[in-house]
Amino acid sequence: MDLEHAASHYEEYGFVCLRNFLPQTMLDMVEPVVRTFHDRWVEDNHLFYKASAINSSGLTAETYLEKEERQKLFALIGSEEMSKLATTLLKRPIYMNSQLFFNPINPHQKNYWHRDGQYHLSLEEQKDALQGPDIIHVRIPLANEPGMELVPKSHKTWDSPLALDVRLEKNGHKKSDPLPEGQIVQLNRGDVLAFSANMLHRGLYGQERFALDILFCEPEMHSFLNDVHQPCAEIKATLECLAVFP
Ligand SMILES: O=C(O)CCC(=O)C(=O)O
Repeated sequence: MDLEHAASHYEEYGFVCLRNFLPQTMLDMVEPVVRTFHDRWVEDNHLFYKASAINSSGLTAETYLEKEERQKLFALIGSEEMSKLATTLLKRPIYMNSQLFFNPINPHQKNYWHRDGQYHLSLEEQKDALQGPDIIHVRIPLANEPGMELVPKSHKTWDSPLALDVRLEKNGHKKSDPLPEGQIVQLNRGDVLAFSANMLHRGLYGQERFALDILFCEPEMHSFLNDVHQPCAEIKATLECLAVFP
């Protein structure tokens, strides 16, 4: 799919998957850095990791990585490929933060349907958010993985009664229950999946799941930005594109 079609697919369905979008050489550059981050993060968070963790965040902050290591992550975020994708999907995308998704230690741990906003917004605010500024996840699997399950068009439309019961665990439902409208997007290394944080989604655990997730927001969400995740001037000077940085 070319980027023009990607934009219209994203607008209509709330997500778009681009197969073989990133060169393996670029992934080879960032993977060792991401694995180093993960090892250091696990060491620091081993109780949480053992209990239930499925993700970490803040890879581009100084907490666990040195400048030379972070520079490689920014080389991906500030690459021509990523800038083109982000500026195709959002008018003025701003790099916000990064996350890493992995498998829970407990192989029986269930995943969960959600909209990102539900943890800090009321139901009315969540409805309003469907008309408001967007936040995009750009999922970059570093290994082949089961991928994500998404409810197409839910970035602009409210939940079915069943979906609402499921994600809120009401009326006897569990947030891991199947939703008939869910669409699975399996992902391989090299693919990229962009999806709206507003939409109903859940991660699928299994295989060697190890996926970077780069978040871009629109300028209206600037209050959510934190300088600690942004590149310093010295790193910026090395990047291909600066379009996605504030
Ligand atoms: O992959 C997952 O486990 C969940 C992903 C997710 O919810 C997100 O990126 O917002």
